Amino acid sequence: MKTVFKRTPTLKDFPTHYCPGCGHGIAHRLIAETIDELGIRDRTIGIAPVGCAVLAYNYIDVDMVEVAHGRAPAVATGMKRTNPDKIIFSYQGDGDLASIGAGEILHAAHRGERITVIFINNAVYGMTGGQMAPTTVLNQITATTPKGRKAAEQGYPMQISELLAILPGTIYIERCSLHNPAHIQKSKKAIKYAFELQVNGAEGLSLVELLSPCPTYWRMTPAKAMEWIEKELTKVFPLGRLK
Ligand SMILES: Cc1ncc(C[n+]2csc(CCOP(=O)(O)OP(=O)(O)O)c2C)c(N)n1
Ligand code: SF4
Ligand SMILES: [Mg+2]
Repeated sequence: MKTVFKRTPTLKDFPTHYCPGCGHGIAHRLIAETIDELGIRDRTIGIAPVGCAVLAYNYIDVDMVEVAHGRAPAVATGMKRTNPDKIIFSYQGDGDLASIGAGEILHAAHRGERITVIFINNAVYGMTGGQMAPTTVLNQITATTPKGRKAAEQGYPMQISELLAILPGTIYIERCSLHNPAHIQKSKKAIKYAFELQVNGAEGLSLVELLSPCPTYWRMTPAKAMEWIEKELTKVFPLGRLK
């Protein structure tokens, strides 16, 4: 029998800890495929977040370092500056990147660090029990907004990619989504392009935001979560290249 689909070598054969329908596993696969296609496995170093993807190094078979919540851009800065030949990527959730580490990412982007950031926007703090994130949309029910997020009380959802795109230190910012196969393919292209920029020595920070389902804390089936991304989340976070 002919094999038509198989695990890419940089993705480890390891049982998943993610909930059914979670987007993190899809994102991991796209990153692993990219690393294999670019032939950079022996010189890539990843930075794992402190969110549901805290164990990303159990799946992506490159050297990875675990850093404190939100601090990935600072650690990535040191790693890239001391090892300019290495390909450095951080993998960060929306709580990690847009809340606790908001200052870190803004300043790394402003400095034009030559790193690649994969930003997983699932509109909640998944790991800690589904609390509101900066990216939680208006009226979305979370553990800390049981009546839905209200602008007057919790402020508006934060479009961090748009903010980063205006900084001169960023060279490529794109928002993609993991809600169906066509969009997963687009996400793959964007991730690959971001890594390629770094491989080619481009001067600045590249970031790919991925709208990613969290069926558990959206209180939806995996199928409904995919629909909700398309119908609701993309209204607040329009897809496409920002820079
Ligand atoms: C400095 C710091 N603050 C808070 C926490 C607790 N904490 C761990 S994961 C997390 C939320 C993660 O949410 P997100 O980054 O969106 O990742 P997700 O689980 O949704 O993928 C929080 C608040 C922590 N570990 N360190
Ligand atoms: S809580 Fe959400 S983000 Fe975390 S593993 Fe489950 S579905 Fe994924
Ligand atoms: Mg999150």
